[in-house]
Amino acid sequence: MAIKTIITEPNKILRQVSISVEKVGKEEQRLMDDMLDTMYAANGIGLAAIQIGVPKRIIVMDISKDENKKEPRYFVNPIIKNKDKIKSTYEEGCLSVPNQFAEIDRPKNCDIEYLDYNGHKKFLKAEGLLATCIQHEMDHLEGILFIDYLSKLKKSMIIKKLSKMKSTRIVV
Ligand code: GNR
Ligand code: NI
Repeated sequence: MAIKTIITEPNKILRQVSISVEKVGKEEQRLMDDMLDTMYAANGIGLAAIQIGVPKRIIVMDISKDENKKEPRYFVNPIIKNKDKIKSTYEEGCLSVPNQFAEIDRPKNCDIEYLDYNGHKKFLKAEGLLATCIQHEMDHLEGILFIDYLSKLKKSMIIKKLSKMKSTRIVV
Protein backbone atom coordinates (compact mmCIF):
# COMPACT_ATOMS: atom_id res chain seq x y z
CA MET A 1 0.00 0.00 0.00
CA ALA A 2 1.34 3.41 -0.91
CA ILE A 3 0.24 7.01 -1.28
CA LYS A 4 0.98 8.31 -4.78
CA THR A 5 1.23 11.86 -6.10
CA ILE A 6 -1.98 13.18 -7.64
CA ILE A 7 -1.44 14.90 -10.99
CA THR A 8 -3.03 18.35 -11.24
CA GLU A 9 -4.12 20.62 -14.07
CA PRO A 10 -2.62 21.80 -16.33
CA ASN A 11 -1.03 18.48 -17.30
CA LYS A 12 -1.49 16.62 -20.60
CA ILE A 13 -1.49 13.25 -18.83
CA LEU A 14 -4.98 14.05 -17.51
CA ARG A 15 -6.18 14.31 -21.14
CA GLN A 16 -5.18 10.75 -22.05
CA VAL A 17 -7.92 8.25 -22.84
CA SER A 18 -7.43 5.28 -20.52
CA ILE A 19 -7.13 1.71 -21.82
CA SER A 20 -9.41 -1.21 -20.87
CA VAL A 21 -8.04 -3.76 -18.43
CA GLU A 22 -7.77 -7.26 -19.93
CA LYS A 23 -7.65 -9.14 -16.66
CA VAL A 24 -7.98 -8.04 -13.05
CA GLY A 25 -4.76 -9.53 -11.67
CA LYS A 26 -2.33 -8.86 -8.84
CA GLU A 27 -0.93 -5.75 -10.53
CA GLU A 28 -4.38 -4.20 -10.93
CA GLN A 29 -5.32 -5.06 -7.33
CA ARG A 30 -2.13 -3.42 -6.08
CA LEU A 31 -2.94 -0.37 -8.15
CA MET A 32 -6.45 -0.25 -6.64
CA ASP A 33 -4.97 -0.51 -3.10
CA ASP A 34 -2.60 2.39 -3.83
CA MET A 35 -5.39 4.43 -5.39
CA LEU A 36 -7.57 3.95 -2.31
CA ASP A 37 -4.72 4.97 0.04
CA THR A 38 -4.06 8.02 -2.11
CA MET A 39 -7.75 8.96 -2.22
CA TYR A 40 -8.23 8.64 1.56
CA ALA A 41 -5.02 10.60 2.24
CA ALA A 42 -6.33 13.43 0.03
CA ASN A 43 -9.82 13.31 1.60
CA GLY A 44 -11.42 12.55 -1.76
CA ILE A 45 -14.51 10.44 -2.46
CA GLY A 46 -13.28 9.03 -5.76
CA LEU A 47 -10.13 8.61 -7.85
CA ALA A 48 -9.38 7.45 -11.37
CA ALA A 49 -6.08 5.69 -12.15
CA ILE A 50 -5.02 8.40 -14.60
CA GLN A 51 -4.93 10.88 -11.70
CA ILE A 52 -1.86 9.02 -10.42
CA GLY A 53 -0.52 8.67 -13.96
CA VAL A 54 -1.75 5.18 -14.87
CA PRO A 55 -3.91 5.14 -18.03
CA LYS A 56 -6.07 2.13 -17.08
CA ARG A 57 -9.86 2.11 -16.87
CA ILE A 58 -9.92 1.75 -13.09
CA ILE A 59 -11.81 3.83 -10.49
CA VAL A 60 -11.99 3.66 -6.71
CA MET A 61 -14.63 5.38 -4.64
CA ASP A 62 -15.90 5.75 -1.09
CA ILE A 63 -18.85 8.05 -0.51
CA SER A 64 -19.58 6.95 3.07
CA LYS A 65 -19.81 9.83 5.55
CA ASP A 66 -18.57 7.89 8.57
CA GLU A 67 -14.77 7.83 8.67
CA ASN A 68 -14.85 4.76 10.87
CA LYS A 69 -17.02 2.80 8.47
CA LYS A 70 -15.10 2.63 5.22
CA GLU A 71 -17.05 1.50 2.20
CA PRO A 72 -14.52 1.22 -0.62
CA ARG A 73 -15.86 0.53 -4.10
CA TYR A 74 -13.82 -0.59 -7.07
CA PHE A 75 -14.82 -0.24 -10.72
CA VAL A 76 -12.82 -1.78 -13.56
CA ASN A 77 -13.85 -1.13 -17.20
CA PRO A 78 -17.11 0.59 -16.19
CA ILE A 79 -19.75 1.10 -18.88
CA ILE A 80 -22.82 3.30 -18.54
CA LYS A 81 -25.77 1.19 -19.60
CA ASN A 82 -28.51 3.69 -19.08
CA LYS A 83 -28.71 7.27 -17.95
CA ASP A 84 -31.58 9.36 -16.71
CA LYS A 85 -33.05 12.16 -18.83
CA ILE A 86 -33.56 14.02 -15.57
CA LYS A 87 -30.51 16.05 -14.56
CA SER A 88 -29.31 16.95 -11.10
CA THR A 89 -26.89 19.70 -10.12
CA TYR A 90 -24.04 19.13 -7.72
CA GLU A 91 -21.16 21.34 -6.62
CA GLU A 92 -18.18 19.38 -7.90
CA GLY A 93 -14.54 19.50 -7.02
CA CYS A 94 -11.63 17.42 -8.27
CA LEU A 95 -8.37 16.36 -6.66
CA SER A 96 -6.69 17.18 -10.00
CA VAL A 97 -8.20 20.70 -9.97
CA PRO A 98 -7.34 21.70 -6.39
CA ASN A 99 -9.53 24.18 -4.51
CA GLN A 100 -11.83 24.92 -7.44
CA PHE A 101 -15.55 24.15 -7.30
CA ALA A 102 -18.44 24.55 -9.71
CA GLU A 103 -22.04 23.46 -10.09
CA ILE A 104 -22.28 20.78 -12.78
CA ASP A 105 -25.43 19.21 -14.29
CA ARG A 106 -25.39 15.48 -14.95
CA PRO A 107 -27.99 12.73 -15.38
CA LYS A 108 -29.51 12.12 -11.93
CA ASN A 109 -29.41 8.32 -12.09
CA CYS A 110 -27.40 5.86 -14.17
CA ASP A 111 -26.83 2.12 -14.50
CA ILE A 112 -23.26 0.86 -14.58
CA GLU A 113 -21.77 -2.46 -15.64
CA TYR A 114 -18.22 -3.12 -14.39
CA LEU A 115 -15.77 -5.62 -12.93
CA ASP A 116 -15.14 -5.56 -9.18
CA TYR A 117 -11.87 -5.98 -7.21
CA ASN A 118 -11.92 -9.71 -7.94
CA GLY A 119 -12.74 -9.33 -11.62
CA HIS A 120 -16.36 -10.38 -11.18
CA LYS A 121 -18.95 -8.78 -13.43
CA LYS A 122 -21.32 -6.47 -11.53
CA PHE A 123 -24.31 -4.25 -12.25
CA LEU A 124 -25.17 -1.15 -10.23
CA LYS A 125 -28.10 1.26 -10.25
CA ALA A 126 -26.50 4.50 -9.10
CA GLU A 127 -28.35 7.54 -7.82
CA GLY A 128 -27.59 10.74 -5.94
CA LEU A 129 -23.94 11.42 -5.06
CA LEU A 130 -22.94 7.93 -6.22
CA ALA A 131 -24.28 8.63 -9.72
CA THR A 132 -22.63 12.07 -9.82
CA CYS A 133 -19.30 10.75 -8.62
CA ILE A 134 -19.15 7.76 -10.96
CA GLN A 135 -19.90 9.99 -13.94
CA HIS A 136 -17.16 12.41 -12.82
CA GLU A 137 -14.71 9.49 -12.54
CA MET A 138 -15.75 7.98 -15.87
CA ASP A 139 -15.04 11.35 -17.50
CA HIS A 140 -11.44 11.03 -16.23
CA LEU A 141 -11.18 7.76 -18.22
CA GLU A 142 -11.92 9.81 -21.35
CA GLY A 143 -9.54 12.64 -20.42
CA ILE A 144 -12.41 14.96 -19.45
CA LEU A 145 -12.39 17.23 -16.37
CA PHE A 146 -15.42 18.98 -14.82
CA ILE A 147 -13.98 22.38 -15.81
CA ASP A 148 -14.51 21.35 -19.47
CA TYR A 149 -18.25 21.93 -18.88
CA LEU A 150 -17.75 25.55 -17.82
CA SER A 151 -17.67 28.61 -20.07
CA LYS A 152 -14.37 29.25 -21.87
CA LEU A 153 -13.77 32.24 -19.62
CA LYS A 154 -14.37 30.42 -16.32
CA LYS A 155 -12.28 27.47 -17.47
CA SER A 156 -9.34 29.62 -18.57
CA MET A 157 -9.46 31.58 -15.32
CA ILE A 158 -9.19 28.35 -13.33
CA ILE A 159 -6.34 27.00 -15.48
CA LYS A 160 -4.49 30.31 -15.15
CA LYS A 161 -4.83 30.20 -11.36
CA LEU A 162 -3.58 26.63 -11.22
CA SER A 163 -0.61 27.37 -13.51
CA LYS A 164 0.32 30.31 -11.31
CA MET A 165 0.14 28.14 -8.17
CA LYS A 166 2.42 25.59 -9.83
CA SER A 167 4.99 28.18 -10.90
CA THR A 168 5.07 29.84 -7.48
CA ARG A 169 5.23 26.43 -5.79
CA ILE A 170 2.31 27.29 -3.56
CA VAL A 171 0.86 23.89 -2.87
CA VAL A 172 -2.59 23.94 -1.31
O1 GNR B 1 -13.33 14.17 -3.87
C1 GNR B 1 -14.07 14.45 -4.80
N1 GNR B 1 -15.27 15.03 -4.54
C2 GNR B 1 -16.25 15.22 -5.51
C3 GNR B 1 -17.32 16.05 -5.20
C4 GNR B 1 -18.32 16.25 -6.12
C5 GNR B 1 -18.28 15.62 -7.34
C6 GNR B 1 -17.23 14.80 -7.66
C7 GNR B 1 -16.22 14.60 -6.76
S1 GNR B 1 -14.91 13.53 -7.15
C8 GNR B 1 -13.63 14.22 -6.19
C9 GNR B 1 -12.40 13.35 -6.27
C10 GNR B 1 -11.89 13.35 -7.69
O2 GNR B 1 -11.31 14.25 -8.19
N2 GNR B 1 -12.13 12.28 -8.39
O3 GNR B 1 -11.76 12.20 -9.68
NI1 NI C 1 -11.74 14.25 -10.40
